[in-house]
Amino acid sequence: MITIYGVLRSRATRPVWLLDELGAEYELVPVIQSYRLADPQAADAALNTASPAFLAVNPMGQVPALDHDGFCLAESMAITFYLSRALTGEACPRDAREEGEAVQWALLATSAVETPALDILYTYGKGETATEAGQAKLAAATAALARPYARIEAHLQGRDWLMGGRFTVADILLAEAVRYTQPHAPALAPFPALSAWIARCQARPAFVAMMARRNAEPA
Ligand SMILES: N[C@@H](CCC(=O)N[C@@H](CS)C(=O)NCC(=O)O)C(=O)O
Repeated sequence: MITIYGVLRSRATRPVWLLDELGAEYELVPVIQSYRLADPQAADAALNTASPAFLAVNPMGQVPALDHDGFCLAESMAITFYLSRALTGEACPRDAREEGEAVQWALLATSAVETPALDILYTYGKGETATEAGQAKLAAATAALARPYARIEAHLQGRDWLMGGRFTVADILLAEAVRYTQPHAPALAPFPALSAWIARCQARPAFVAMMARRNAEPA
């Protein structure tokens, strides 16, 4: 039995998108970020990242977390990779070289894209875009993304997907980091191949259905 702990308003989208692409059976146990609750310790509080029951699954107290027949794993990238090894399907790496390529794109996503991308997301989310500080954050994040985005843009010339001539786990892990930059058009505008690729990723039925579930969750 595959259990994913988390909500879709979190990095749980990464393993959930893969599971949905693969048509795998799983349970999504809603665990909300504790900072979103007025009092995480209240008797009627939802299961959250500070709940002792959840800390037994992930002592780091963050979502997503995985329990696969008693095997527990944290970190969204590790969970998604593990699932792409444990399960089979078109989106899974087929050999060691594809695994290496997928790890490469995932590490680029987490090391070079995710932090500035989240700066953009949070600047918009906090309504700071009209302030001087907000504009400075957006400019710095856009500048930081220019190098990895240029690298991806060059790679996507003549390619629909990152590797293997098909949609794979690599596309999921990079696309979910790039998504955070979409509120800020100037970050993506200089990169037409990257923009077309993210649109292709987000047109997939599994992504569309997952985002509909996500948007139905409490904000
Ligand atoms: N590197 C971790 C980051 C996990 C993370 O920051 N999760 C957030 C939600 S997306 C969380 O659980 N925040 C609540 C908290 O830190 O208490 C991963 O990729 O899984």
